[in-house]
Amino acid sequence: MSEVVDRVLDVVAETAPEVREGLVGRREYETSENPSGEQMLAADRYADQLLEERLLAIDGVASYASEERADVVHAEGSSADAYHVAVDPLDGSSNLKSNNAMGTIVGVYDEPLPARGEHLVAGAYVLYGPITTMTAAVHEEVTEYVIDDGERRVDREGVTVPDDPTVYGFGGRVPDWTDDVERFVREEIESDDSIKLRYGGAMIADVNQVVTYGGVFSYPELQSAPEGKLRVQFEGNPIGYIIESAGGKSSNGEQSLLSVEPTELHQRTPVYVGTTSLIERLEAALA
Ligand code: AFP
Repeated sequence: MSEVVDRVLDVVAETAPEVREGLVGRREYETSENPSGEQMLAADRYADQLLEERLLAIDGVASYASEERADVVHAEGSSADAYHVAVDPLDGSSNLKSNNAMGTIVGVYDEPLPARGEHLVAGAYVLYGPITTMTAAVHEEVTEYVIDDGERRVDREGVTVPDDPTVYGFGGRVPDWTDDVERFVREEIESDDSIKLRYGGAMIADVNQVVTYGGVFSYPELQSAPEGKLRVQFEGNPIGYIIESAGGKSSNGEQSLLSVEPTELHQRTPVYVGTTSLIERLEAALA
């Protein structure tokens, strides 16, 4: 079935130039909200429609779930061993107005959704940065591709999260952080002059900083939102799979994100990912 995974990644790569070109003229918010109660941009819906149509057309893909849709969409007739894809079509779409980085996240599961991250067979993100890249983990091997005219071209194989942390980014408002999170950031991170703040408002752009330079990205538990903001199926699991495949560590504050038992499709979770030693210290601080 690895040919199905390859085809999913090829389709996402082929669609990336159209998503990127489609951003122009789609910066306005629609009246509808997504299932997480967030305003949708025309660009969100455009990317979602392109990816749903093309991913469900792949023989071997049984269903499509999206951060922008309340329910899973099932392909007509599919075999029992088919895969189930979960997509955040345009992660960081609020960055479109300010022309900052955004991306697409995809997880390929071997179980119907919602499913634990342990059921991922692949995770990938496309980063619409100065250049368009894809970072993909397949069977725990992480590869970075440059997407050139819809083709994936290997740029870096055996990608690993650096052991020495140099960047950090925590989402949410500082006054809304819990005491444990604030204490960790102040005492364990800001006191270390080798670690610099890098937070841009699009998870995959901030995660790509951590994959490149080492450190931690988090959208933590908040006093106002103990489950944080990010979604297990569409953000936490695929990114956790990529980070762990690259030798880093993911956590919800207590356990690997991939072990979180989801009870509903749009369930949220606190997210802490990055250099293993730093995430271990963070888990100890939150215990
Ligand atoms: P949008 O897709 O609505 O811009 O949200 C992006 C996101 O889900 C994730 O990519 C960011 O890390 C996080 O939200 C940013 O949230 P804040 O705007 O609260 O910092």
